[in-house]
Amino acid sequence: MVKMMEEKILELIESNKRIVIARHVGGDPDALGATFALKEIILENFKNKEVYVAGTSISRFKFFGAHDKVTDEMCYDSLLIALDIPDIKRLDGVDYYKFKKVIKIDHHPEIDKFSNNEMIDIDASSTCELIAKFCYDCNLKMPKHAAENLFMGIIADTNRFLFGANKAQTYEMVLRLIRDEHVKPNELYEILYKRSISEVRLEGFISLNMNVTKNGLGYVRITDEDLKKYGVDSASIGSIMNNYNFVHGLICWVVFTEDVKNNVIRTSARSRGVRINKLFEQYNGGGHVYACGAKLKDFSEADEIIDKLDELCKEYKEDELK
Ligand SMILES: [Mn+2]
Repeated sequence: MVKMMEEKILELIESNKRIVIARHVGGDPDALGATFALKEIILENFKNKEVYVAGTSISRFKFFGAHDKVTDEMCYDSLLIALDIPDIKRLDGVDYYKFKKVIKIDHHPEIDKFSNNEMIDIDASSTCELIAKFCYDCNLKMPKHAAENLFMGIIADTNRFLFGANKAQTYEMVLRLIRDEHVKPNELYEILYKRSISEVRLEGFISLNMNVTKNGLGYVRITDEDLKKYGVDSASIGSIMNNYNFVHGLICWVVFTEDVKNNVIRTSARSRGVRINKLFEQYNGGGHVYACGAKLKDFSEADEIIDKLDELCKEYKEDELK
């Protein structure tokens, strides 16, 4: 059974010749997997479509696909499909306001309303899961490479089923991708999980230097000097963060990294119960309820966040005891 919103999305794809797909800045495997898979699915199933993927390319994730150059002129008469993004300002590579029609498919808690054509499911593991479901529900053909992209997005956003993977539906989609589309997990894990010894060493630095408060907040500051010492850049932190999820005594953990090139403090936080997204929205950041990021002006803002997160952890612990 095709749900109403899926039918509406299908209609919009059918009735627009030119389609631009975009996702959030700092594309991760879910955002990239979803955008390129959807492009491949549309090209495979619909005749005479022009489909472009907007956004900055990310060198370590070339496997997912090659980004297109999207000019303003290309947008005016096009359908925008925004994936894996709750807020308009973080769209990468396109100006939302230039488009004729907009669709959004996402699993983040809603921040901005993009249009009346939104498929948001915050219980879905990933946007890739939603794209896979859309494809199967609508009986569309699934190209092999699209299946691989979708598989990687689901695996990455759940961190191999450690988070947000309590629903049978997630496993059903993965099962279909492996059984029907012949996706080979072990081949794809190489792309997602192979990392440099520098990054492993940086993880060691974070573990050794994490301060843990009595309320269960872990925090680390990483300076430009530290990054240089380990030969890594400030973008390496994201994948390391998830490795602290099953540590006794840690409820929430946050890493502040100096980014000299952009003159900001990159901030990445995770939580095992405390809701942290509202706090990060106050600092021009955001994300999921339990996984957030922001770019701060300086380390003094970091100190503010540490105090506020520690207070949230304290309240959370007190509530748990009640
Ligand atoms: Mn996602």
